Amino acid sequence: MAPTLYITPASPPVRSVLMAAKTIGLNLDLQQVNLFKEEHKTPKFLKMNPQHSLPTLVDDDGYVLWDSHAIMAYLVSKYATSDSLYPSDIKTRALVDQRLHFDSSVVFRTLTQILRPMIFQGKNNVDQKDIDSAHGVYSFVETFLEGREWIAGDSVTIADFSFISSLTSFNAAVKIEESKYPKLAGYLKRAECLPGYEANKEGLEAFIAIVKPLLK
Ligand SMILES: N[C@@H](CCC(=O)N[C@@H](CS)C(=O)NCC(=O)O)C(=O)O
Repeated sequence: MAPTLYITPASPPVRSVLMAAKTIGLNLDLQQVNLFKEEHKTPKFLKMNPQHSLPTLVDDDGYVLWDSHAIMAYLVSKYATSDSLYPSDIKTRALVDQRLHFDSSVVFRTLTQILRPMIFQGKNNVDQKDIDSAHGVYSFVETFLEGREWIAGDSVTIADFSFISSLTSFNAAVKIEESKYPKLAGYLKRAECLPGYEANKEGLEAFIAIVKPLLK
């Protein structure tokens, strides 16, 4: 039986897990949850995940896990045929972990700080403070890519799936200019050629369809 993943396609963290699953050839039973209808706050969903966040995974043995970063590490450790996406070498893995935490605590967090007031509170512009915080994130990523093709080294890891889904979404709100961030822009172009990228594409279009009309 395929593991079940509760999703909303536009969500960047959801898309990172979909990219990881596609890359390792793992079939998932996708269950759509409508956040606007508060389907993630039903007693049944809250019993499974009291944090009511998507993605949420239920493995074939009933094991429940949430947070995209934890889910990717788990799925790749359990189902991938090699450790390349989440290396077992301690120091290499530690750098991947640092990037995953950076996505959680800086990239995705900054993105939600900008977008939440727009999606849920009727704010209809990206103000100078938002633009400055986006550029703060882009500058960090530009530095991380110094001398590296991918975010944690010269091969793709699960941290790339987090950065790709978050940053392609970020780009819809605050444009990533190639002249200012050549490494970051080149990275996102390379990402489009990854075998798993298709899993980001459809949800990204849904994300853009939500965000674009909110901008003045
Ligand atoms: N750190 C979490 C963030 C998950 C998250 O915030 N997901 C959003 C959708 S993009 C969500 O479920 N929001 C509804 C809620 O938290 O109530 C992850 O990486 O999975």
